[in-house]
Amino acid sequence: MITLYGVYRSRATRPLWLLAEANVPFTHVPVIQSYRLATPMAADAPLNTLSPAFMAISPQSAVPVMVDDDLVLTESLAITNYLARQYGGDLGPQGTAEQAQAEQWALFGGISVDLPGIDIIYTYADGVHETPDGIAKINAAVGRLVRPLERLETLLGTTDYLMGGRFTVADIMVAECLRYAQTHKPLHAAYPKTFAWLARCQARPAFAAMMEQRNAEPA
Ligand SMILES: N[C@@H](CCC(=O)N[C@@H](CS)C(=O)NCC(=O)O)C(=O)O
Repeated sequence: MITLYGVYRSRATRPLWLLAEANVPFTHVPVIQSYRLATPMAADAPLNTLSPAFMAISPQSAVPVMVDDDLVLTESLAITNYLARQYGGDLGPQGTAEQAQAEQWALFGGISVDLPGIDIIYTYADGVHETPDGIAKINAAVGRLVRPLERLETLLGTTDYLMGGRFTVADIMVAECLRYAQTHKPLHAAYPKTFAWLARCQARPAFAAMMEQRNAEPA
C-alpha cells in the first residue's frame, strides 16, 4: 500500500499527478513545510517536516516522501518515476531505452528547470518582480533556462510529448518543474512550442484534479 507524505502545495504535486493519472489507490498524509508555520515544534502544530513523527520516516525533513511496503523514497522525481514504473502502465517507461530517457528527464527537470523556476515564482509571489532586484533575479533565472528551454523547443517541434510519442511520466516530471517558471509570461512567446506542450499536459483531467486539491489547501 502506498503512502504519500506531503501537502499538495509542495513538490508532492509530481507524484500526486502521476497517482491521479494512473488511478492508483494511496493514503495521503498532508505533511506541511515547517517554514510555513510560526511554531512548528509546538505541541499543537500540524504534522510538519520537523515533527519527530515525520522525521522518524525521513530524517531529511522534506516532502514528498513515499512509503510502499518496505520501500521508503525521498526526492519527488525518483518517487514519480518509481510509481510510473510500478503502477503506471504506459505512463511508465517501456524498456531499457525509455527507462534511461525517463531518468534523463527527471534529472533535466530537477537540475536545469526546477530551481530557476523557483526563483521566478517566489519573485512574483513576493510582489517584487517589478523592482530592480526582482527584475535582475528573474533575468538571471531566465538566462539559466535558455539552454534547457531551447532544447525542449527543438524537440517539441518534432513530437507532441517528451518520450515515446505519448504522454508519460517524463511529461509530468518536466511539466511540473516548468510550472514554476510559467508565471513569467515573456517565456511563453519566446518558447511557443514548449508552452503549447505545457498547456497540452495541463489540459489533462488528472492535472486539473490534482490542482483542484492543491488550490483547496490554504496558501
Ligand atoms: N529535491 C527535493 C526537494 C524537496 C523540498 O525541498 N521540499 C520542500 C517542499 S517543496 C520542503 O519539504 N521543505 C521543507 C522545509 O524546508 O521545512 C524533491 O524534489 O523532493
